[in-house]
Amino acid sequence: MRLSHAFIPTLKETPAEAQIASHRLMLRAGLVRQTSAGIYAWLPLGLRVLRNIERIVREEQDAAGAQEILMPTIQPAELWKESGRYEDYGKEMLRIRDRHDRDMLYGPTNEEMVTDLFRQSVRSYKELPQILYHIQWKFRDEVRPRFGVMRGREFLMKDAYSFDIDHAGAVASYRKMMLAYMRTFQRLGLKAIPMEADTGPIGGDLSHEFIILAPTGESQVYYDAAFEEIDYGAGGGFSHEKPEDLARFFEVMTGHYAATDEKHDTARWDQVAANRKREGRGIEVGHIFYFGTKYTKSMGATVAGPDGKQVHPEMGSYGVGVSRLVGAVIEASHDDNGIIWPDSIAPFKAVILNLKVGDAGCDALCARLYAALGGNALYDDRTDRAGAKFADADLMGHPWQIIVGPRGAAAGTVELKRRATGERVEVTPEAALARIGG
Ligand code: 5CA
Repeated sequence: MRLSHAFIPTLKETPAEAQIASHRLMLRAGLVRQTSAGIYAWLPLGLRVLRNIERIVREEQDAAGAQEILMPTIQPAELWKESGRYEDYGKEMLRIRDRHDRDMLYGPTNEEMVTDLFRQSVRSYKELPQILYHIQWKFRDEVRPRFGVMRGREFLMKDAYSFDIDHAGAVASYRKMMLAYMRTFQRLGLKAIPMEADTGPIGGDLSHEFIILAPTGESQVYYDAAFEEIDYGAGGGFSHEKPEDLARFFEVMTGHYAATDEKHDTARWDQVAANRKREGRGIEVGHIFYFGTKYTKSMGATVAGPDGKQVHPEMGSYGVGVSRLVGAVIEASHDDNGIIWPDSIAPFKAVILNLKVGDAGCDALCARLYAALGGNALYDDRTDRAGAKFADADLMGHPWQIIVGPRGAAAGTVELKRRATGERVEVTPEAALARIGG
Protein backbone atom coordinates (compact mmCIF):
# COMPACT_ATOMS: atom_id res chain seq x y z
CA MET A 1 0.00 0.00 0.00
CA ARG A 2 1.31 3.45 -0.90
CA LEU A 3 0.98 5.84 2.00
CA SER A 4 0.38 8.81 -0.32
CA HIS A 5 -2.98 7.30 -1.26
CA ALA A 6 -3.79 5.22 1.81
CA PHE A 7 -6.73 5.94 4.07
CA ILE A 8 -4.64 6.19 7.22
CA PRO A 9 -5.70 9.45 8.84
CA THR A 10 -3.01 10.00 11.49
CA LEU A 11 -3.41 12.77 14.06
CA LYS A 12 -0.64 15.06 15.32
CA GLU A 13 -2.52 16.07 18.43
CA THR A 14 -3.55 13.76 21.24
CA PRO A 15 -7.36 13.42 21.15
CA ALA A 16 -8.80 14.87 24.35
CA GLU A 17 -11.34 12.07 24.88
CA ALA A 18 -8.75 9.30 25.06
CA GLN A 19 -7.63 8.51 28.60
CA ILE A 20 -5.37 5.53 27.99
CA ALA A 21 -2.40 4.85 25.74
CA SER A 22 -4.04 2.31 23.46
CA HIS A 23 -7.07 4.50 22.80
CA ARG A 24 -4.86 7.53 22.09
CA LEU A 25 -2.58 5.54 19.80
CA MET A 26 -5.42 3.83 17.92
CA LEU A 27 -6.90 7.23 17.11
CA ARG A 28 -3.55 8.91 16.41
CA ALA A 29 -2.27 6.12 14.15
CA GLY A 30 -5.57 6.10 12.22
CA LEU A 31 -6.69 2.57 13.17
CA VAL A 32 -10.28 3.39 14.16
CA ARG A 33 -12.75 6.23 14.42
CA GLN A 34 -15.67 6.42 16.85
CA THR A 35 -19.04 6.67 15.11
CA SER A 36 -21.16 6.81 18.30
CA ALA A 37 -20.48 6.12 21.97
CA GLY A 38 -18.63 2.78 22.24
CA ILE A 39 -19.03 2.02 18.51
CA TYR A 40 -16.12 2.19 16.09
CA ALA A 41 -15.39 2.06 12.40
CA TRP A 42 -12.26 0.08 11.57
CA LEU A 43 -9.97 1.78 9.05
CA PRO A 44 -7.45 -0.09 6.86
CA LEU A 45 -4.58 -0.23 9.37
CA GLY A 46 -6.82 -1.25 12.29
CA LEU A 47 -8.74 -3.76 10.22
CA ARG A 48 -5.53 -5.50 9.14
CA VAL A 49 -4.60 -6.02 12.79
CA LEU A 50 -8.11 -7.19 13.67
CA ARG A 51 -7.99 -9.71 10.82
CA ASN A 52 -4.55 -10.95 11.89
CA ILE A 53 -5.77 -11.56 15.44
CA GLU A 54 -8.86 -13.31 14.06
CA ARG A 55 -6.62 -15.54 11.93
CA ILE A 56 -4.53 -16.68 14.90
CA VAL A 57 -7.62 -17.23 17.05
CA ARG A 58 -9.22 -19.23 14.22
CA GLU A 59 -6.12 -21.37 13.59
CA GLU A 60 -5.90 -22.32 17.27
CA GLN A 61 -9.63 -23.07 17.50
CA ASP A 62 -9.42 -25.27 14.42
CA ALA A 63 -6.31 -27.01 15.77
CA ALA A 64 -8.22 -27.84 18.97
CA GLY A 65 -10.97 -29.46 16.92
CA ALA A 66 -13.56 -26.67 17.16
CA GLN A 67 -15.69 -26.11 14.05
CA GLU A 68 -16.38 -22.66 12.69
CA ILE A 69 -19.95 -21.53 12.02
CA LEU A 70 -21.44 -18.06 11.68
CA MET A 71 -24.55 -17.19 13.65
CA PRO A 72 -26.41 -13.95 13.02
CA THR A 73 -26.11 -10.81 15.12
CA ILE A 74 -29.90 -10.42 15.36
CA GLN A 75 -31.69 -13.02 17.46
CA PRO A 76 -35.37 -13.74 18.25
CA ALA A 77 -36.42 -12.95 21.84
CA GLU A 78 -38.23 -16.33 22.12
CA LEU A 79 -34.97 -18.23 22.59
CA TRP A 80 -33.98 -15.98 25.48
CA LYS A 81 -37.41 -16.33 27.04
CA GLU A 82 -36.88 -20.10 27.03
CA SER A 83 -33.63 -19.84 28.98
CA GLY A 84 -35.03 -17.17 31.26
CA ARG A 85 -32.33 -14.66 30.37
CA TYR A 86 -34.55 -12.27 28.38
CA GLU A 87 -35.63 -10.52 31.57
CA ASP A 88 -32.40 -11.15 33.54
CA TYR A 89 -30.10 -9.49 31.03
CA GLY A 90 -31.64 -6.09 31.71
CA LYS A 91 -30.59 -2.87 30.07
CA GLU A 92 -27.33 -4.23 28.65
CA MET A 93 -29.37 -5.99 25.96
CA LEU A 94 -30.31 -3.96 22.90
CA ARG A 95 -33.92 -4.88 22.19
CA ILE A 96 -35.40 -4.37 18.75
CA ARG A 97 -38.92 -4.77 17.39
CA ASP A 98 -39.38 -5.70 13.73
CA ARG A 99 -42.22 -4.52 11.41
CA HIS A 100 -44.41 -7.45 12.49
CA ASP A 101 -44.03 -6.40 16.13
CA ARG A 102 -41.82 -9.38 16.89
CA ASP A 103 -39.29 -8.92 19.69
CA MET A 104 -35.73 -9.29 18.47
CA LEU A 105 -32.38 -8.38 19.99
CA TYR A 106 -28.79 -7.70 18.96
CA GLY A 107 -26.91 -10.67 20.46
CA PRO A 108 -24.69 -9.98 23.49
CA THR A 109 -23.65 -13.68 23.42
CA ASN A 110 -24.96 -16.90 21.80
CA GLU A 111 -25.59 -19.69 24.33
CA GLU A 112 -29.31 -19.83 23.48
CA MET A 113 -28.92 -19.72 19.73
CA VAL A 114 -26.23 -22.40 19.60
CA THR A 115 -28.26 -24.64 21.94
CA ASP A 116 -31.21 -24.20 19.57
CA LEU A 117 -29.08 -25.19 16.56
CA PHE A 118 -27.76 -28.16 18.47
CA ARG A 119 -31.16 -29.47 19.62
CA GLN A 120 -32.53 -29.30 16.07
CA SER A 121 -29.83 -31.55 14.65
CA VAL A 122 -27.94 -33.71 17.11
CA ARG A 123 -29.69 -36.88 18.22
CA SER A 124 -27.17 -39.28 19.70
CA TYR A 125 -24.24 -39.37 22.12
CA LYS A 126 -22.28 -40.88 19.23
CA GLU A 127 -22.14 -37.45 17.61
CA LEU A 128 -20.49 -35.93 20.70
CA PRO A 129 -18.33 -34.13 21.63
CA GLN A 130 -18.99 -31.06 19.50
CA ILE A 131 -17.30 -27.70 19.82
CA LEU A 132 -18.78 -24.96 17.64
CA TYR A 133 -17.45 -21.41 17.41
CA HIS A 134 -17.94 -18.21 15.52
CA ILE A 135 -16.29 -14.82 15.28
CA GLN A 136 -19.10 -12.30 15.25
CA TRP A 137 -20.00 -8.80 16.42
CA LYS A 138 -21.79 -8.49 19.73
CA PHE A 139 -23.66 -5.62 21.30
CA ARG A 140 -23.83 -4.82 25.01
CA ASP A 141 -25.26 -1.51 26.02
CA GLU A 142 -22.55 -0.86 28.61
CA VAL A 143 -23.37 1.94 31.09
CA ARG A 144 -19.90 3.39 30.66
CA PRO A 145 -18.29 2.47 27.37
CA ARG A 146 -14.71 3.66 27.71
CA PHE A 147 -11.10 3.15 26.79
CA GLY A 148 -11.91 2.89 23.10
CA VAL A 149 -12.28 -0.66 21.79
CA MET A 150 -11.41 -2.11 25.20
CA ARG A 151 -14.90 -1.54 26.58
CA GLY A 152 -17.07 -0.87 23.58
CA ARG A 153 -20.77 -1.37 23.07
CA GLU A 154 -20.30 -3.12 19.73
CA PHE A 155 -17.30 -5.46 19.81
CA LEU A 156 -15.95 -8.51 18.01
CA MET A 157 -15.86 -11.73 20.00
CA LYS A 158 -14.81 -15.27 19.28
CA ASP A 159 -17.27 -17.42 21.17
CA ALA A 160 -17.11 -21.20 21.25
CA TYR A 161 -19.59 -23.65 22.76
CA SER A 162 -18.92 -27.25 23.74
CA PHE A 163 -21.40 -30.10 24.06
CA ASP A 164 -20.45 -33.33 25.85
CA ILE A 165 -22.36 -36.35 27.03
CA ASP A 166 -21.12 -36.17 30.62
CA HIS A 167 -19.14 -34.21 33.19
CA ALA A 168 -15.83 -35.90 32.35
CA GLY A 169 -16.24 -35.01 28.68
CA ALA A 170 -17.16 -31.42 29.49
CA VAL A 171 -14.08 -31.05 31.67
CA ALA A 172 -11.90 -32.39 28.83
CA SER A 173 -13.42 -29.82 26.42
CA TYR A 174 -12.82 -27.06 28.98
CA ARG A 175 -9.16 -28.02 29.32
CA LYS A 176 -8.75 -28.28 25.54
CA MET A 177 -10.06 -24.75 25.13
CA MET A 178 -7.84 -23.50 27.93
CA LEU A 179 -4.80 -24.88 26.13
CA ALA A 180 -5.99 -23.36 22.83
CA TYR A 181 -6.26 -20.01 24.65
CA MET A 182 -2.77 -20.14 26.11
CA ARG A 183 -1.40 -20.95 22.65
CA THR A 184 -3.39 -18.15 21.08
CA PHE A 185 -2.19 -15.53 23.56
CA GLN A 186 1.40 -16.72 23.29
CA ARG A 187 1.26 -16.27 19.51
CA LEU A 188 -0.14 -12.79 20.01
CA GLY A 189 2.97 -11.95 22.06
CA LEU A 190 0.97 -11.69 25.29
CA LYS A 191 1.53 -13.14 28.73
CA ALA A 192 -2.07 -13.97 29.60
CA ILE A 193 -2.62 -15.71 32.93
CA PRO A 194 -5.67 -17.90 33.66
CA MET A 195 -7.37 -16.87 36.89
CA GLU A 196 -10.36 -18.43 38.60
CA ALA A 197 -13.38 -16.20 38.10
CA ASP A 198 -17.00 -15.59 38.93
CA THR A 199 -19.47 -16.70 36.27
CA GLY A 200 -21.82 -13.68 36.24
CA PRO A 201 -24.76 -13.68 33.81
CA ILE A 202 -23.39 -16.66 31.83
CA GLY A 203 -23.82 -18.90 34.87
CA GLY A 204 -22.13 -22.16 35.88
CA ASP A 205 -19.66 -23.33 38.50
CA LEU A 206 -16.23 -23.33 36.88
CA SER A 207 -14.76 -20.34 35.14
CA HIS A 208 -11.40 -18.78 34.28
CA GLU A 209 -10.53 -15.31 33.08
CA PHE A 210 -7.40 -14.77 31.00
CA ILE A 211 -5.71 -11.61 32.12
CA ILE A 212 -2.74 -9.58 30.92
CA LEU A 213 -0.94 -7.02 33.03
CA ALA A 214 -1.30 -3.35 32.07
CA PRO A 215 -1.39 -0.26 34.26
CA THR A 216 -4.82 0.71 32.95
CA GLY A 217 -6.44 -2.67 33.69
CA GLU A 218 -9.79 -2.75 35.43
CA SER A 219 -8.93 -5.12 38.27
CA GLN A 220 -6.00 -5.76 40.60
CA VAL A 221 -4.35 -9.14 39.94
CA TYR A 222 -1.75 -11.35 41.61
CA TYR A 223 0.12 -14.28 40.08
CA ASP A 224 3.16 -16.50 40.23
CA ALA A 225 5.78 -15.73 37.54
CA ALA A 226 5.96 -19.48 36.87
CA PHE A 227 3.18 -18.95 34.31
CA GLU A 228 5.46 -16.76 32.21
CA GLU A 229 8.10 -19.46 31.88
CA ILE A 230 5.86 -22.13 30.38
CA ASP A 231 5.95 -22.83 26.64
CA TYR A 232 2.36 -23.44 25.60
CA GLY A 233 3.24 -23.92 21.93
CA ALA A 234 3.58 -27.15 20.00
CA GLY A 235 7.07 -27.65 21.47
CA GLY A 236 5.85 -27.31 25.05
CA GLY A 237 4.80 -30.92 25.47
CA PHE A 238 1.06 -30.43 25.88
CA SER A 239 -1.16 -31.99 23.23
CA HIS A 240 -4.89 -31.44 22.68
CA GLU A 241 -5.24 -35.05 21.69
CA LYS A 242 -4.03 -36.81 24.81
CA PRO A 243 -6.28 -36.69 27.89
CA GLU A 244 -3.28 -37.26 30.18
CA ASP A 245 -1.54 -34.20 28.66
CA LEU A 246 -4.65 -32.11 29.18
CA ALA A 247 -4.92 -33.26 32.79
CA ARG A 248 -1.25 -32.41 33.44
CA PHE A 249 -1.68 -29.06 31.71
CA PHE A 250 -4.70 -28.21 33.84
CA GLU A 251 -2.83 -29.21 36.99
CA VAL A 252 -0.02 -26.83 36.09
CA MET A 253 -2.49 -24.02 35.30
CA THR A 254 -4.34 -24.40 38.57
CA GLY A 255 -1.28 -25.36 40.66
CA HIS A 256 0.40 -21.95 40.56
CA TYR A 257 -1.15 -19.02 42.34
CA ALA A 258 -3.18 -16.55 40.23
CA ALA A 259 -6.15 -14.47 41.36
CA THR A 260 -7.99 -11.24 40.81
CA ASP A 261 -8.74 -9.08 43.86
CA GLU A 262 -12.23 -10.64 44.10
CA LYS A 263 -10.73 -14.08 44.71
CA HIS A 264 -7.41 -13.05 46.28
CA ASP A 265 -6.28 -15.27 49.16
CA THR A 266 -3.51 -13.57 51.16
CA ALA A 267 -2.58 -16.77 53.03
CA ARG A 268 -1.80 -18.58 49.75
CA TRP A 269 -0.13 -15.48 48.28
CA ASP A 270 2.26 -15.37 51.23
CA GLN A 271 3.53 -18.80 50.23
CA VAL A 272 4.69 -17.61 46.79
CA ALA A 273 8.43 -16.80 46.74
CA ALA A 274 8.98 -13.02 46.79
CA ASN A 275 10.98 -13.00 43.53
CA ARG A 276 8.15 -14.79 41.74
CA LYS A 277 5.33 -12.50 42.84
CA ARG A 278 3.77 -10.45 40.08
CA GLU A 279 1.00 -8.01 40.77
CA GLY A 280 -0.62 -5.09 39.04
CA ARG A 281 -3.65 -4.05 37.09
CA GLY A 282 -5.07 -6.58 34.66
CA ILE A 283 -7.08 -6.57 31.43
CA GLU A 284 -9.41 -9.51 30.76
CA VAL A 285 -8.85 -10.73 27.19
CA GLY A 286 -10.73 -14.02 27.44
CA HIS A 287 -13.17 -15.81 29.68
CA ILE A 288 -14.24 -19.47 29.72
CA PHE A 289 -17.17 -21.10 31.51
CA TYR A 290 -18.36 -24.59 32.35
CA PHE A 291 -22.06 -24.55 33.19
CA GLY A 292 -23.23 -28.14 32.72
CA THR A 293 -26.85 -28.53 31.73
CA LYS A 294 -28.03 -24.96 32.47
CA TYR A 295 -29.12 -24.29 28.88
CA THR A 296 -29.73 -27.82 27.62
CA LYS A 297 -32.21 -28.33 30.48
CA SER A 298 -34.02 -25.00 30.25
CA MET A 299 -34.24 -25.33 26.46
CA GLY A 300 -35.04 -29.03 26.32
CA ALA A 301 -31.98 -30.16 24.34
CA THR A 302 -31.37 -33.90 24.64
CA VAL A 303 -29.55 -36.72 22.88
CA ALA A 304 -29.92 -40.46 23.24
CA GLY A 305 -27.33 -41.87 25.67
CA PRO A 306 -25.60 -45.27 25.31
CA ASP A 307 -28.53 -46.96 27.11
CA GLY A 308 -31.11 -45.31 24.85
CA LYS A 309 -32.29 -42.88 27.55
CA GLN A 310 -32.47 -39.15 26.72
CA VAL A 311 -29.65 -37.11 28.32
CA HIS A 312 -29.12 -33.34 28.59
CA PRO A 313 -25.61 -32.69 27.25
CA GLU A 314 -23.15 -30.70 29.36
CA MET A 315 -21.97 -27.39 27.98
CA GLY A 316 -19.26 -24.81 28.30
CA SER A 317 -18.68 -21.49 26.55
CA TYR A 318 -15.42 -19.84 25.68
CA GLY A 319 -14.97 -16.18 24.75
CA VAL A 320 -12.06 -14.15 23.39
CA GLY A 321 -12.38 -10.39 23.02
CA VAL A 322 -10.99 -10.09 19.50
CA SER A 323 -11.48 -6.32 19.10
CA ARG A 324 -10.48 -5.70 22.74
CA LEU A 325 -7.21 -7.52 22.00
CA VAL A 326 -6.16 -4.83 19.53
CA GLY A 327 -6.20 -2.34 22.40
CA ALA A 328 -4.78 -4.82 24.91
CA VAL A 329 -1.78 -5.64 22.71
CA ILE A 330 -1.04 -1.92 22.38
CA GLU A 331 -1.32 -1.45 26.15
CA ALA A 332 1.27 -4.20 26.55
CA SER A 333 3.52 -3.03 23.70
CA HIS A 334 4.12 0.68 23.07
CA ASP A 335 6.50 3.50 23.99
CA ASP A 336 6.37 7.31 24.00
CA ASN A 337 6.63 7.40 20.20
CA GLY A 338 3.86 4.97 19.37
CA ILE A 339 2.79 1.39 18.90
CA ILE A 340 5.25 -1.55 18.77
CA TRP A 341 3.42 -4.36 16.95
CA PRO A 342 4.41 -7.97 17.59
CA ASP A 343 5.44 -9.47 14.22
CA SER A 344 2.54 -11.95 14.30
CA ILE A 345 -0.21 -9.33 14.05
CA ALA A 346 1.45 -6.21 12.62
CA PRO A 347 -0.63 -4.59 9.85
CA PHE A 348 2.50 -4.53 7.69
CA LYS A 349 5.78 -6.31 8.32
CA ALA A 350 7.73 -3.30 7.14
CA VAL A 351 7.47 0.30 6.04
CA ILE A 352 9.72 1.61 3.27
CA LEU A 353 10.69 5.21 3.92
CA ASN A 354 11.69 7.07 0.77
CA LEU A 355 13.53 10.07 2.17
CA LYS A 356 13.83 11.84 -1.18
CA VAL A 357 10.89 11.19 -3.45
CA GLY A 358 11.86 12.34 -6.96
CA ASP A 359 15.48 11.27 -6.61
CA ALA A 360 15.92 8.64 -9.32
CA GLY A 361 18.12 6.40 -7.16
CA CYS A 362 15.77 6.49 -4.14
CA ASP A 363 12.67 5.95 -6.26
CA ALA A 364 14.18 2.98 -8.12
CA LEU A 365 15.46 1.28 -4.97
CA CYS A 366 12.16 1.80 -3.14
CA ALA A 367 10.22 0.43 -6.11
CA ARG A 368 12.42 -2.67 -6.07
CA LEU A 369 11.93 -3.23 -2.31
CA TYR A 370 8.20 -2.59 -2.61
CA ALA A 371 7.86 -5.14 -5.42
CA ALA A 372 9.79 -7.72 -3.38
CA LEU A 373 7.71 -7.23 -0.22
CA GLY A 374 4.36 -6.94 -1.99
CA GLY A 375 1.37 -6.75 0.35
CA ASN A 376 3.59 -7.05 3.41
CA ALA A 377 4.91 -3.51 3.05
CA LEU A 378 3.62 0.01 3.40
CA TYR A 379 5.50 2.37 1.10
CA ASP A 380 5.89 5.92 2.44
CA ASP A 381 6.11 7.69 -0.92
CA ARG A 382 4.87 11.04 0.38
CA THR A 383 6.90 14.16 -0.31
CA ASP A 384 6.97 15.10 3.41
CA ARG A 385 10.21 15.82 5.26
CA ALA A 386 12.15 12.90 6.76
CA GLY A 387 11.31 13.81 10.37
CA ALA A 388 7.57 13.50 9.73
CA LYS A 389 8.07 10.11 8.08
CA PHE A 390 10.15 8.79 10.97
CA ALA A 391 7.56 9.99 13.46
CA ASP A 392 4.66 8.38 11.56
CA ALA A 393 6.56 5.11 11.13
CA ASP A 394 7.23 4.94 14.88
CA LEU A 395 3.62 5.91 15.65
CA MET A 396 2.17 3.18 13.41
CA GLY A 397 4.57 0.66 14.90
CA HIS A 398 5.62 -1.50 11.93
CA PRO A 399 8.17 -4.07 13.17
CA TRP A 400 10.73 -3.03 10.52
CA GLN A 401 11.57 0.28 8.87
CA ILE A 402 13.64 0.33 5.68
CA ILE A 403 15.09 3.79 5.33
CA VAL A 404 16.18 4.78 1.83
CA GLY A 405 18.15 8.02 1.39
CA PRO A 406 20.05 9.38 -1.63
CA ARG A 407 23.52 8.65 -0.21
CA GLY A 408 22.66 5.03 0.58
CA ALA A 409 20.81 4.56 -2.69
CA ALA A 410 23.94 5.69 -4.58
CA ALA A 411 26.09 3.28 -2.53
CA GLY A 412 23.56 0.43 -2.79
CA THR A 413 22.62 0.35 0.90
CA VAL A 414 19.61 1.02 3.10
CA GLU A 415 19.20 1.52 6.82
CA LEU A 416 17.16 -1.14 8.55
CA LYS A 417 15.54 -0.21 11.86
CA ARG A 418 13.88 -2.61 14.27
CA ARG A 419 11.02 -0.77 15.95
CA ALA A 420 11.06 -2.82 19.17
CA THR A 421 14.73 -2.19 20.01
CA GLY A 422 15.51 0.94 18.02
CA GLU A 423 18.55 -0.88 16.58
CA ARG A 424 19.63 0.53 13.17
CA VAL A 425 22.02 -1.15 10.77
CA GLU A 426 23.27 -0.25 7.30
CA VAL A 427 22.85 -3.22 4.98
CA THR A 428 22.30 -4.10 1.34
CA PRO A 429 18.67 -4.21 0.17
CA GLU A 430 18.96 -8.00 -0.16
CA ALA A 431 20.20 -8.37 3.40
CA ALA A 432 17.32 -6.17 4.60
CA LEU A 433 14.78 -8.33 2.77
CA ALA A 434 16.35 -11.47 4.18
CA ARG A 435 16.17 -10.12 7.78
CA ILE A 436 12.52 -9.17 7.29
CA GLY A 437 11.82 -12.55 5.83
CA GLY A 438 9.61 -11.92 2.88
N1 5CA B 1 -20.61 -16.33 26.28
C1 5CA B 1 -19.44 -16.09 27.06
C2 5CA B 1 -18.25 -16.78 26.51
S1 5CA B 1 -18.39 -17.18 24.87
C3 5CA B 1 -19.20 -14.61 27.19
O1 5CA B 1 -19.92 -13.81 26.67
N2 5CA B 1 -18.16 -14.25 27.93
S2 5CA B 1 -17.73 -12.78 28.34
O2 5CA B 1 -18.85 -11.98 28.69
O3 5CA B 1 -16.73 -12.91 29.36
O4 5CA B 1 -17.06 -12.12 27.09
C4 5CA B 1 -15.95 -12.73 26.46
C5 5CA B 1 -14.86 -11.73 26.18
O5 5CA B 1 -15.35 -10.66 25.37
C6 5CA B 1 -14.30 -11.03 27.41
O6 5CA B 1 -13.28 -11.80 28.02
C7 5CA B 1 -13.75 -9.74 26.83
O7 5CA B 1 -12.42 -9.95 26.36
C8 5CA B 1 -14.66 -9.47 25.66
N3 5CA B 1 -15.63 -8.40 26.00
C9 5CA B 1 -16.68 -8.47 26.84
N4 5CA B 1 -17.32 -7.30 26.93
C10 5CA B 1 -16.66 -6.44 26.09
C11 5CA B 1 -16.83 -5.07 25.72
N5 5CA B 1 -17.83 -4.34 26.22
N6 5CA B 1 -15.97 -4.52 24.83
C12 5CA B 1 -14.97 -5.27 24.32
N7 5CA B 1 -14.75 -6.55 24.62
C13 5CA B 1 -15.58 -7.14 25.50
